[in-house]
Amino acid sequence: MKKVITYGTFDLLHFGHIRLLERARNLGDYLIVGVTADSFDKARGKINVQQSLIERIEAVQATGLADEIIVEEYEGQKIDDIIRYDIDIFAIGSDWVGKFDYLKDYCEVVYLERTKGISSTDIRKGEQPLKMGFVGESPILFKYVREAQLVNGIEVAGIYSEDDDLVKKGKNENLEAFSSYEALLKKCDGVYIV
Ligand code: C2G
Repeated sequence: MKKVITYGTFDLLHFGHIRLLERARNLGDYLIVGVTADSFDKARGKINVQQSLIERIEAVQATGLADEIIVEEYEGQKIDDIIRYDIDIFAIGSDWVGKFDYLKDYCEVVYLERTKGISSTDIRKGEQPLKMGFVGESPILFKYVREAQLVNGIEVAGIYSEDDDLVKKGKNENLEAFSSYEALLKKCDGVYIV
């Protein structure tokens, strides 16, 4: 039986992780996944992990791709695991090319092409405030702006109005008044049209 091992944080599990696990599994008959302990991630400078170890383990488990899940707790554990579990192949994403060549003394090392266009970092960034723009010709516009300013997670990008008095009022209230609707769109994620 060919045994494969891979490691990762698997924070906010996404398509890139799943593709990695699928391909790692297809390299052999039995896949062990090492999920990093919080303390291990902190020690290697990964301090913005959002999910707890248990949540990350449960997410990996839910993929149904891991035959066994272990926890990676210390530097140097990979060698110990490879020996302990009698591993044939160590697989990891191509962002690590060369970094794990030292494991070649213990088993085969395979770097799998990293999936482009997705990362936990991007997903975390998605949690930044939603930038809202406000458009309209009625003074009621400012009621919505004031409400939005009180909502957690929303940032008011500015207003667009064809009414000069509203533009003036907006500027008086320190709001950015965009000169065109298109200019406003470029600076926000969503628009409220009164
Ligand atoms: N991955 C991928 N494609 C992405 C994102 C990640 O193929 N778009 C792969 C990574 O290359 C890694 C695995 O998914 O093999 C897990 O990624 P992370 O959770 O970011 O874990 P990482 O920090 O790479 O930890 O001991 C831990 C290991 O060194 C790897």
